[in-house]
Amino acid sequence: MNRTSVTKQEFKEAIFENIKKQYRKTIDQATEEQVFQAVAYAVKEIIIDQWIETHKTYEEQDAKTVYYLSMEFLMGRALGNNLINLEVNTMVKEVLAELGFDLNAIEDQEPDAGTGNGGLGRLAACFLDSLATLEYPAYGCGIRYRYGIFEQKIVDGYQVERPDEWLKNGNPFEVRRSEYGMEVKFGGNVRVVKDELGQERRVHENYQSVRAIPYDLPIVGYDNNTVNTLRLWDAEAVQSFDLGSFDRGDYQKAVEQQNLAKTIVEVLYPNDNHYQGKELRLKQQYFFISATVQQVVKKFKQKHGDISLLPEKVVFHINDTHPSLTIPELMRVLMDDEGLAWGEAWAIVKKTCGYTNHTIMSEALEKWPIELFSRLLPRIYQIIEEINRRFCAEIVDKFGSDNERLRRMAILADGQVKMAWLCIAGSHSVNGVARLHTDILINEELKDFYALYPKKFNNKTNGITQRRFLLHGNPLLADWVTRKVGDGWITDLPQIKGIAPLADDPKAQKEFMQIKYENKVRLAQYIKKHNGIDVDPRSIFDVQVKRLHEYKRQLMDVLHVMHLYNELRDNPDMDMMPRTFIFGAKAAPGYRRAKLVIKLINNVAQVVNNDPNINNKLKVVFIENYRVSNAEIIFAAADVSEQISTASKEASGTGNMKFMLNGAVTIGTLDGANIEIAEEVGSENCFIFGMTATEVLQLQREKSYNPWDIYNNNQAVRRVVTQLINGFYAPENPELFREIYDSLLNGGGEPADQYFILKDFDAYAQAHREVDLAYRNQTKWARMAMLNTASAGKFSSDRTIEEYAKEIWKLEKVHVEMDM
Ligand code: OX2
Repeated sequence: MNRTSVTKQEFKEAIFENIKKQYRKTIDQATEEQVFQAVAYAVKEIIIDQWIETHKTYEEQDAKTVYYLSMEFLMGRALGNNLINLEVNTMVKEVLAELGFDLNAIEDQEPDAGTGNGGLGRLAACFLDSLATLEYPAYGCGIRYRYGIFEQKIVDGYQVERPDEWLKNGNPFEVRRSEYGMEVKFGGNVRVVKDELGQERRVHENYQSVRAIPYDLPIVGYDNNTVNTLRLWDAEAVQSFDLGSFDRGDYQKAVEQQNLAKTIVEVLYPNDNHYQGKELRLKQQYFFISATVQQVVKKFKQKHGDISLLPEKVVFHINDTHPSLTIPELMRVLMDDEGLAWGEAWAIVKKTCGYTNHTIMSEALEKWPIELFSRLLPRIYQIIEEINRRFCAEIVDKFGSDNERLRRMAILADGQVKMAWLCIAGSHSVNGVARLHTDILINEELKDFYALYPKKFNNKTNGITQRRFLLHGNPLLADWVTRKVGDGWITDLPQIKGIAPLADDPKAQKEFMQIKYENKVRLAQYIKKHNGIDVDPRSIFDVQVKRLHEYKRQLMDVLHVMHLYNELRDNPDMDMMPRTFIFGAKAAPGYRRAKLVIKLINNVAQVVNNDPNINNKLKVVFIENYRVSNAEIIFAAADVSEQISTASKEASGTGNMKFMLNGAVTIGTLDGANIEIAEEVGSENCFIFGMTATEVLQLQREKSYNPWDIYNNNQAVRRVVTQLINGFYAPENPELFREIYDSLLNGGGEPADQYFILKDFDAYAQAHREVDLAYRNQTKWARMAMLNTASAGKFSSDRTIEEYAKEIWKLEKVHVEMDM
């Protein structure tokens, strides 16, 4: 079967066959989950020919390929996206309807591939979609975690984590490719020996090893025959645990290697924007990097022989520092396996690697203790020592021997390996993810490095794929846009600008708002089903969904809800548009304060939602287990998008773009990509408030901020902050939220109110009053919402990927022809 030729009848028969072969059943006996599996396998059959053809074409054209290396790919569900990109969505929907099934219900059977934490992993997933759609040869390379990001349950208002058994029923789309297995070695020691010619050679001995086995997942381009590959590595024991190992006395080692293989890919570390420094995490990093680098070099050599040409055909992209071992591992392979001298090897490495920085949060910077690092990766450590020695010499060469500067910039310092510094030294390109973020890197965080290598630094503002977040997630709006301006926007998002003139057309406004309303009804049903709460789809849906982190200031959002509730209790007849505040957020399991904010939101919800005296003007909902699949429903239904991080802290944000595309209006700070969003849509079509990044950085330097001044002088602030400790939201345990109270006023280890929540509170409340006023005028609101959708063109990941491909990776497009 292939896309253009498959008929409804053939597809139907494929489903019947799959159900028969896999489950020994007929369709009327099959469960929805079994139908999902059968449909997925039938779709895979369509994909597979294109997949083979794509790789054949890449081989023939000997195309340069990007290897996007990432510890996280937050893919969400595959079926719906594949149907859309193969353009068989309607056909399959009809086939299923004829068989008595609803496509949406079948799609709901698929677990999310939750192999990522948040923005960083989802960005990688959007990039893969764009790379395939734009016909660039690309692999995503990562880890096939047995368990992805935990499943979040809310029990008595608290977050409880459950294991995410996403592979429980198998993954119909993956292909195991054991023939491409690679051995990865840990620990042991390195001995220098001389060969017959007197040449020094390094022998790695007494190590433990695992076998890395790739599982390939297809990444289907939109309507273009291209199918790229996401390669996720699984680990197996090198030697099977058999009686033979008893005889050789290797019993202990066999057991250890078995355990290593099992633990290494067991689970995704559930921290977003936070470095934990665990040995197993470093093992995971080296595991997938070593497997990838070895395999790419092996493949290259088979085809080209001459390794010096590697940078012409291969580019490794390092997604934050997690895959930074690419740099020393490629050095190791080039020198120890391929026999290159340092200089040649280093030139190749620098040309081949690019690095993206995703955060300036200091707690996210990876700094491995040398003791741990050198023990686990002895040869890699030796190489880093030499990289560092030469790097320091370069610094002295350029700036003279300035010890303070050397201490700041050295890759090895304070007993640690500074992974970001390693990436900057070993890459030809260093980029930030939004204009403000890149400016802060250049002028503040990385200014020493910018002085050394000004040409390496560049900006690539993030983007999102409109195929998933509009075409799939919001079919009503997608169809409407297509009716108005044609379907060009699907692969060329700036064309969506064509709806801008309709923003003043009353009929179009009505249609647009009706679609928003229907999407709100869909979300209200989801909330009813999952939370048991009734929300009014005519109220303003005000949404903050993202990982829970103090700098993202979910706390400011809920404090403001508490403030509105105080106002309503004082005056139940207060003139206010009914509002539903919707939250969704996972907190890292070890992040106590973040988990307490979740409890606070849920306690506030409990009190507010059950108060009959406020005339349903306020509702609060915490959506459990926020993830890609329910995000698609949430974005489509939002009126207001909360993007309220402390200015300078959110490198870019990408949820902000998904909301905008779906016609939600931003209330936000001038942070990350919000700045570019406001620029595109116009400041009159969003609600910007609060301190600027410059002001934040200045105030941080001055160390003069005292939140007590605000507490003492601002009645509204004092009231909500006091409610954290007077039992108002925790009658049984008035001390429950003391920690949050203290973080705002006293700080403790860190500065009090370090994210300037109280400082920005008034401006935030004022911006919300403006939202309320704007929403009353439905014509004005419709216009704003429509202009947000119309102005989202810049924020397609297609634009971002074109920039990476042209300016960093130097890739050429390769078109795949299918002969029918
Ligand atoms: C996130 C950043 O916090 C977010 O601002 C950005 O949009 C996203 O990456 C994609 O670039 N972990 N997660 C991030 O950075 C790190 C580190």
